[in-house]
Amino acid sequence: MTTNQELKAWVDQVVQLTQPEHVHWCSGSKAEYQELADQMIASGDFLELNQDTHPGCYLHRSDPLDVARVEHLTYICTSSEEDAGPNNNWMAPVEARAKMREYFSACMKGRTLYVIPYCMGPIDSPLSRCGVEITDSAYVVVNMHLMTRMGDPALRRIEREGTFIKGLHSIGDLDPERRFIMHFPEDLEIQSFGSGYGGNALLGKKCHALRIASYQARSEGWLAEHMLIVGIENPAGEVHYVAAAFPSACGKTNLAMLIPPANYRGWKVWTIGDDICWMRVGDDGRMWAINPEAGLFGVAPGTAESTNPNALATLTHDAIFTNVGITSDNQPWWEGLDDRVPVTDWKGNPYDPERGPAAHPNSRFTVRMSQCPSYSDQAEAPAGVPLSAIIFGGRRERLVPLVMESQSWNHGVLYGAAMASETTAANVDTVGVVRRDPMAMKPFCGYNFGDYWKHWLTFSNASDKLPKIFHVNWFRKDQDNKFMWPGFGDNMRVLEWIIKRCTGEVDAVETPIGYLPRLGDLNLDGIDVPAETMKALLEVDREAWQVEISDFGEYLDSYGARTPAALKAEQERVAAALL
Ligand code: OXD
Ligand code: MN
Repeated sequence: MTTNQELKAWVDQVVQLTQPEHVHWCSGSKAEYQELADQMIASGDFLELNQDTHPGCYLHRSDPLDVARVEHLTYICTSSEEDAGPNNNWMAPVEARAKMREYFSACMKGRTLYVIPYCMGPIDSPLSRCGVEITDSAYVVVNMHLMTRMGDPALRRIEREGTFIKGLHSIGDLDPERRFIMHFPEDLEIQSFGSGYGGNALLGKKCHALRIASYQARSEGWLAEHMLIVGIENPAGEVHYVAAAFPSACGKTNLAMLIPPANYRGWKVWTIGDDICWMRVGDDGRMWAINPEAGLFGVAPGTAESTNPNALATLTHDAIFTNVGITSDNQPWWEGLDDRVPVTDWKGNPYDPERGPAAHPNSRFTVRMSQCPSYSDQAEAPAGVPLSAIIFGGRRERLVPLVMESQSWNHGVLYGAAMASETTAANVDTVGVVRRDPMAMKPFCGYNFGDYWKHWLTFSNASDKLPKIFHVNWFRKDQDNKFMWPGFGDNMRVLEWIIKRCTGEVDAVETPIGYLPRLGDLNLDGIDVPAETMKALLEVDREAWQVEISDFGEYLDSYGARTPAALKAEQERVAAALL
């Protein structure tokens, strides 16, 4: 149990409300993990995968109606609706609490209530923040084991600091009609009911580390972002750290574990995080970043030897697979992995390609980050790592060039705010529609985007050592609907240019939308991208950009008085430069 009176009182109160049969305080030990995994095997919640090829690996099949985040059921419950902003669903806190109270009432009868103290970030880092998740799902507990630093060490930190975020979760009866993910940022509280799926249920991830943390970060002067973090080592042995924001399922995990092309001798990419980055300006004026998570919750389909060999190497043992297919010898399988034919699909039915894919498009793997061959020795550094660059990127078939560099911090904030991307299977909505996704935070910002951009802009005068801001697009397509850039490991070529811009080693072409590479400055040795394609990838179509920037201006206006004047001025400056 605990010496923290607030925690004790809260757990007592939740026990009274939810009426579980047992209460289990999680220690975070390996034995606890194994005991839960064994219980789940016995109950059928886990299927043991082939223990010769995949020791310690399990398959979980979720309810077929519970396979993705549910943005339409996710709410920010601030006292004032305007503080949540047009970017969020809003419900008055009193109404939301009353609704959730009804749902949670006696919902854990006959179940075990687990108390999970956890720490987001290295356990000794001043940038880290703690929370406690209460859940009735053993699947959530084992995932939190892999995804966070949880159990006794986290509880000790909570007792020392006296503060923690309260997250209450129940799978309820998994009824999509009785499902809500509520956030109370003013009270640092989360309540999630009716879903057992990742982002809805592992409350340390999107709910805490992005929605609540972004709110907290504004008042405390830091940033909580939907970004991967990597270290890029050059042949001289210097490591430059980069954070990059992409919308869900746009390849953050692949980029975070990139293996440079064969001709990049002496270059190496080190993985720190694949999804979330917390950053703060340090005493030296540089931006220092940590990954609040300890594990990967990655999208399985498309992960292959050719796209992400490091992820495959990470997944050979002690991993949880959710909603993938299986082969005849019980190995996990998903579309794009290889040319074997699976025998069972993600619902547990015999695989029949006529009836859909073997793995759900949003099927996932959960695994500790430290198993990754490219895991950085700085991932646990309490101070974090100093960033040289911040990269924004979207999935855009047209218009947006392969890479561009902003002319100033504020221009970089415009790059982030103007991000748009084609939607993916990470949410339950329609897939493939272009939507605005500022900083890749549309589903994750815990407050009004207008205030959020203002917060970003406050850093512009914070120091002269801030990271440079870039925008990339790996997803351009030609008339035949084929990708124009090879992507994956070859994205290293763009990263090299970015690092060289940071160190002042290469010049660039100045255009109205930013600095673009001179054609000869991207290393294309070993790839076969025709000269016209390269030219198209680095072209600025002024007329199309005028439309884009003017659309973005209208979007900014939809935030009314909360739109920061400096961002509007930046949009008008770029619009004028394009005339
Ligand atoms: C994720 C997401 O799970 O962004 O990381 O959906
Ligand atoms: Mn994500």
